[in-house]
Amino acid sequence: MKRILSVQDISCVGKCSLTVALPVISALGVEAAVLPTAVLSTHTAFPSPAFRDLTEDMAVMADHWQKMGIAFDCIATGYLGSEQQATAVAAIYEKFGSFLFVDPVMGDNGKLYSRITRGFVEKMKDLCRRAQVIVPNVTEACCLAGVEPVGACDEAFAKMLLEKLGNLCAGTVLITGVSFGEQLGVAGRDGKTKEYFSYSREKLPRSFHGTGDIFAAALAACFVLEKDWSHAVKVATDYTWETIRATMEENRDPRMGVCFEKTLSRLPDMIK
Ligand code: PXL
Repeated sequence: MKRILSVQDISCVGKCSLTVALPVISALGVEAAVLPTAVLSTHTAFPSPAFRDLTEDMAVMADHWQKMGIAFDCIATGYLGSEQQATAVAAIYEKFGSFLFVDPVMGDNGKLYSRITRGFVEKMKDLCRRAQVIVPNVTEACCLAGVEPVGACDEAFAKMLLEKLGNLCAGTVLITGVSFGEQLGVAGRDGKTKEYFSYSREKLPRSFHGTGDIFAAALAACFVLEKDWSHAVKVATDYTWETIRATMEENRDPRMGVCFEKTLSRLPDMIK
């Protein structure tokens, strides 16, 4: 069985990061090991969450795994709570030398999240330089590329960002949240073939917290199983799209996340 190490926080309420990555990775038949980087009462879209930093424990846990001879097919990172955590992840990656999948969670809609500083962006760039794949949204791609952040962009702008990010990360670069007319999707460049590809679905009128984390978890698990970026992007996009649509049927605070529980059982069939 393939094994992914998911490195991100536990936001106890709000359905994002580890609370969605675990079920999604498991539903695809991939073992989900976890390295919690922090425990928060909620994610940071709620004001003033309680925050327990676990940075000091990260290297200790990784040392124990190494002593036990435990290995991972992929190290997949999500939200990291501090510059030190980005550095700690880089050290863990060097230790295990596995496939590094970086979702550089830093912001959305043209703005950085509340705890993300300019210094953090620089550390995230260091991590992206080592990665075999990075999956920024449009805002994060702008920050990494040194471009004034925007919340949305068209395909031509995404191609310009891909060009710039090719200088940062030699691997596959996948930018999410790109507009293709009435559709929204992913514009990417495969690190091996250097080929451009895109995939999109009809724009939905609502957005919810945590959908990027669901997309990233499905994408990492599909890729670990099949090693095909364009198929993994299709499965992860379709699953995220169907989950948002299912969530729209409920009258929900968008900060409470999506009802992925409604669509999870369909996920294994989507990779066939
Ligand atoms: O969904 C991304 C995310 C994950 N974890 C925490 C966050 C956010 C985005 O705001 O605050 C703690």
